[in-house]
Amino acid sequence: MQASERAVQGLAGSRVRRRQVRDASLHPIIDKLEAGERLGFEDGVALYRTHDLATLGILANRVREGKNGGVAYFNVNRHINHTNICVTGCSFCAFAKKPRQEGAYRMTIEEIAGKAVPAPGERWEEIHIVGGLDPGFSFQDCLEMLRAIRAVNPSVHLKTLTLVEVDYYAKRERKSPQEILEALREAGMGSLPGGGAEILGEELRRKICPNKISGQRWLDLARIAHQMGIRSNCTMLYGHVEAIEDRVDHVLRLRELQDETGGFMAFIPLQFNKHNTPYEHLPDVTGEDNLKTLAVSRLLFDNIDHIKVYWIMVGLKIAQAALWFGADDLDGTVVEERITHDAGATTPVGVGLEDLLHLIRKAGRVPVERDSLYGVRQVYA
Ligand code: V47
Repeated sequence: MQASERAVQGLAGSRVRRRQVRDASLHPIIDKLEAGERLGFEDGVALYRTHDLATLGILANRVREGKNGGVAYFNVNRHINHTNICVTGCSFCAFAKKPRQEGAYRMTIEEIAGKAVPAPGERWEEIHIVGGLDPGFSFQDCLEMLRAIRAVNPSVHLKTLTLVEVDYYAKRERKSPQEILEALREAGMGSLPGGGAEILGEELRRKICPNKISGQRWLDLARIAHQMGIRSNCTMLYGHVEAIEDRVDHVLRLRELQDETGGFMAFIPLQFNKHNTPYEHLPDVTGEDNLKTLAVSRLLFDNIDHIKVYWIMVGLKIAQAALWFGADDLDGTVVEERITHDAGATTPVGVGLEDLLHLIRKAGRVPVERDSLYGVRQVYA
């Protein structure tokens, strides 16, 4: 065996030194992991309850390196939020505005296309487009928006519209989700982002987003997309009024669907930002919770290849640490972001390629630029 092979095996297959595990309640979980057994609901809850963050990191990192080695994926992307007008009224969302509310905006197709043209020396592999459920932005507008972007930037991958928007347009157009997704695909959609999942449990959903599609509907739409060969991501909004049990239940529901379809590329925990929402009184989400949530997700999701840390929400410093707590993917250059910043995020709205490379290298990982479907574009050795 080559030394390099031994090193990789050692990282992925080594046994945890039991004397260094501070929390004895983790021993049965470590036994399961070492036996290659799948973790269950109670295991997920116990992992969240532990304060032995060091052991949690070691366990998650072992799985992470077993799946993805020592690389950190990233993509050169840009976000566009074409409208913030939304009729849903989710309590956690500071981005959404009612049609005549101050601060409401809807971009014209020309404005959107203008944002899709990179400045000289700039390039994007992917444009991530999501907006509100806006009665003034029709499905035809959506299709025109994609075609207009394609016309000015033919090679860019369009990761566009959440399943919530797909459902909205299916109902408005009296069409099946399949018809909506097919039309989007024909207009240039390449994959679906993971937004709108929030917390899938219906009871919690009734509290935070009573007018949004149900958790079951979100899963059913993801299944439909995957059956059509459309890949997607999945997310979880955490750090508001949910309990740890809601988070574990959420992940297990997604894992069950992934067993069936294999269509999810990445899981992205989204840290709740509370400003300009009714939850301003809640404590801030801590760095410990960010790292724990990523690590527990990595350990529960034995069937999803990638765990993505979205630095826009957790900050660049936690994002670096996250690359040792289960995350193997860092999103991204972003350029312009509104959803989190309207909720008071103090992170930048975008980061340059060189800065991203520096952050990844300083964290001790090898930066790998990927395309939207995790094809390798460039390894920055
Ligand atoms: O669905 C809304 C969340 C999501 C707040 O698929 C909030 O690669 C924090 O889905 N604080 C949209 N979060 C963003 C999203 C996403 C982001 C990055 C990558 C990908 C991907 C998807 O943002 C919404 C909602 O869950 N959100 N309000 C808030 N106050």
